[in-house]
Amino acid sequence: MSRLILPPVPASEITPRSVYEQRRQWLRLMASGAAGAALASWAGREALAQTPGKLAKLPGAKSAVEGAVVMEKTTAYVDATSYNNFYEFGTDKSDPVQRAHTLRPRPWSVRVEGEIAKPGVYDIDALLKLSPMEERIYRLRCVEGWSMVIPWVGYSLAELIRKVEPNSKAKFVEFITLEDKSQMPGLRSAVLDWPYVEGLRIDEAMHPLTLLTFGMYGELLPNQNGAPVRIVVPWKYGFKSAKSIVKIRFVEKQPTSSWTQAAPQEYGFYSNVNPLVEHPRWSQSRERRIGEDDLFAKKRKTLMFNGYEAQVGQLYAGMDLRKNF
Ligand SMILES: Nc1nc2c(c(=O)[nH]1)N[C@H]1C(S)=C(S)[C@@H](COP(=O)(O)O)O[C@H]1N2
Ligand SMILES: [Mo]
Repeated sequence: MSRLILPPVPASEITPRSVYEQRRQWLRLMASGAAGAALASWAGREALAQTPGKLAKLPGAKSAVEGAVVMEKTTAYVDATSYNNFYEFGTDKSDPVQRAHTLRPRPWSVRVEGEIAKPGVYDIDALLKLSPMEERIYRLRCVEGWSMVIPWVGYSLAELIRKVEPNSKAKFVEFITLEDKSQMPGLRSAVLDWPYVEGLRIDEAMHPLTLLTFGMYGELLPNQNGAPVRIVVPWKYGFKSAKSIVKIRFVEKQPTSSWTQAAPQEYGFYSNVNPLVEHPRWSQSRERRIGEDDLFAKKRKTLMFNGYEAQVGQLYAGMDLRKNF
């Protein structure tokens, strides 16, 4: 049975110019009568989307962490694996599913270094076994105005952090992701400074909801979702959740994230989901749930800290969240 796939979201909801221009191209195509071909390639997204069962199983036990399971309908696997942001494979939502097959998630290792007593290099399969896997059903809210609900599999990043013993200078944690042109065709574009880098304050990184993530929907992560290991920080805009991590560095100074570097007035270091702080080019008060709300549906309200205020609000006590956006 074929499902109706939505055309790209309106240009006004899209972050970078390149994407906006692709939308305009798409509209021009529609107008020029080449719409058939354009629609066929958009529909190709679905044909390429992986169905569960192709990747190795990775079950996770029920999590005892407060807020770990939102009681909302989970996004269909086909949507969560074919509507992605992973600029290393292109800026279109359908690029990662079509192009990320060139990523090689094994062998893989993650270097852990910086202000810690026990630096080291972890083979991905050793990292997988460091702590028991848990399933966490989190909302993911993209800064572009859409959201999903995804059952991730992993363990709290805090488990790894405790093992490497940060010293008193470890104020921030930086995540450095893979930069390899032979695996990532999108690196030829200068849309961001590569590698994609993100960071958290140490207390944010230690928060039990911050998930070192190896799987989703009970299986290993598909490449387009950040295989073989990524971070998921559910109360922050999606871009804080770096994919395909190769290095975790403990540092004293606040690191510069790739998106902050690209547009500091638009993407702050904190990037907590906050319906009260508008993006300079659009409101953040509402969102569209991918796969459920079509283009004509009334968008749903975005929640403070993406709905995780009870769990994380105290991390920001006394901070002006309009300045520290
Ligand atoms: N390395 C890397 N990580 C990344 C990105 C990226 O382009 N490169 N995009 C981010 C953005 S903007 C979002 S919304 C989420 C999307 O994750 P998903 O495709 O698994 O839903 O990944 C984030 N992590
Ligand atoms: Mo995003």
